[in-house]
Amino acid sequence: MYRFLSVSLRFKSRTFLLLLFAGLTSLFMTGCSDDNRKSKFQQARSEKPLSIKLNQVGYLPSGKKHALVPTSTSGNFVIKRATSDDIVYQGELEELKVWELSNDPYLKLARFSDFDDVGEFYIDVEGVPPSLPFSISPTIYDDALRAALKSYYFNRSGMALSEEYAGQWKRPVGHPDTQVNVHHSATTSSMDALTTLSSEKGWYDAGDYGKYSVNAGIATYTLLAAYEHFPQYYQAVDVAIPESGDDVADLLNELRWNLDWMASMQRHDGAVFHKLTTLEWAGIEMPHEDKSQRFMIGVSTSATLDFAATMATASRIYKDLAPNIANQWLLQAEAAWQWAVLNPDVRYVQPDDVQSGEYGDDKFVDEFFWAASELFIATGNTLYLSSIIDNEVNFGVPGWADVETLGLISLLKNAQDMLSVSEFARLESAFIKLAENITEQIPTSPYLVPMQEDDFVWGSNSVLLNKALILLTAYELNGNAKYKDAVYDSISYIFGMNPTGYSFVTGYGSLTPMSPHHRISASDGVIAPIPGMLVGGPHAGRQDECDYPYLKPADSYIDDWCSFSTNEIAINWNAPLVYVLGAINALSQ
Ligand code: 9MR
Repeated sequence: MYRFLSVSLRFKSRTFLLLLFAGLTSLFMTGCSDDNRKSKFQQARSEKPLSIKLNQVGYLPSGKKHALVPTSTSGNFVIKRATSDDIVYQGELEELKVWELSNDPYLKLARFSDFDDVGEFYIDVEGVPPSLPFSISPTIYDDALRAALKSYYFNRSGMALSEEYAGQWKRPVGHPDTQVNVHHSATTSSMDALTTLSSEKGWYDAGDYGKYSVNAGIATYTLLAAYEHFPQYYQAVDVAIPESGDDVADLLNELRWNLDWMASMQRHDGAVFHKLTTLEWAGIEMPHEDKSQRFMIGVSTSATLDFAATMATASRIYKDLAPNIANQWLLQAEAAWQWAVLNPDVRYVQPDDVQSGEYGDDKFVDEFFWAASELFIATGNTLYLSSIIDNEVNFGVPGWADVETLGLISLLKNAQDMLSVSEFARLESAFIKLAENITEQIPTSPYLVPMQEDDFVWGSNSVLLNKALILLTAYELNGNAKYKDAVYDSISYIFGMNPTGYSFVTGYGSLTPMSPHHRISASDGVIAPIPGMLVGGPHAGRQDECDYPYLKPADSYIDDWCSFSTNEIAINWNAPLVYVLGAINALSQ
């Protein structure tokens, strides 16, 4: 923690200098219309929007529909058609308890799930400003799903983005990573620090330009799972990337960009490099402007097992599409497993000369469970089975440091015929217990989301979406509609029905992040950030030491470049957004 804080402070002072520079530059460039940088560095919003909170993207006709109204006096609400102001629905507001995690006062709930007219509407309540407009449509999340998926294309490392596919966000190639040095933390007797390796392609992890094996693991797996669970749906999802138009689903085309990179992160002895980054954080600059030397830094048990799990998963999904490469990935996954068995407790320790993200972990029982699960499914080898059965894991909500439930999902979806009846039943009941726990949390929040105090951490929005992923998987497994029904309000929360009033996905909603902590969006000279990116979301950690006007966990968010702890974007956060939107689209078709 101390180490991260000192890193943040160094980062912050560097950022401050850059902001000062940007500010001074803008003073001298007043009137220069193409200098959009200054508009990216807005001050934090200080007013709390006391508005009706609803899903700014909209609702599916068959989905649950709710809104929160800041009123202590009114008892009724009406829905009006946006084009004519005609009243098309009316209902009573329900009293809600104040949430201790937020300072939003006077909350009442408008329920209108049975209103399923297609069109554009707004909510009107006496004494309160009319709501933002919202739509109801059976295709309401189609664009958002495509944008969330396409954001990976926009975060590709080592590729020039042409206007044809990237529009106003076109950019030159950066970070080719054809000559990456091996940092002293990752050398071996046959690979010294003078060695250069090629490790091309991959997605940038987040707002920085690093590529991190641990986080790539869960992000890539989550997207692979989206395809594996809904292959027919994704076969028809075209996101206009250079590979579009071949016979392969664009989701798999996009994943291939990262899988090819991941495959290059394995050292000759089977270990996997923890990350590929520069030693210091890049400035606010475009990829092609960042010329600093990049390094393979550290190896770790977590990176190696996450790699084993992800590559084994990929090998089964690409088996028919690309048999040779799939077979190669599986061999690599097995080599990684073997290294981890011999090196079961290699933690990543951040070297003194390195600033980039840590993704440090000190317990590996979950990574062993996950890798064993995927390797068992891919090979049928009972050696892995004993590692699954003997492994005492508690199944929780997935996150980059907690991956056991990813293995559980794969087993439940793929291994019923490979496991004994009793073992499968044990795993299934553990999963349903987790889904039940999540469901039981929902009524504790007036926003109807399973978010508790502990969930408001760095990347809280992804905690919610990973819970939604669990619920949707529970629904896929046993068809109990209550799990699917519980997810609509989480989608609404992400798109604006939350205490901040922000829709947390860039470009989707009426009030959306304009200054995400994303280097490309902050330095490309385009006012709108790249669309389809989920920001981390509120929590009370304030690790970035920015100025937060609201301090309660669910309120503490600012749309400012400064806020890397609430307003950054990351591939592991966007992945459950893709999963959830794709699943809800596929399940309501
Ligand atoms: O998502 C990570 C979060 O769980 C940690 O608390 C935080 C501090 O260690 O780091 C987050 O990951 C960042 C990574 O280290 C570097 N790239 C940006 C990631 C998102 O902020």
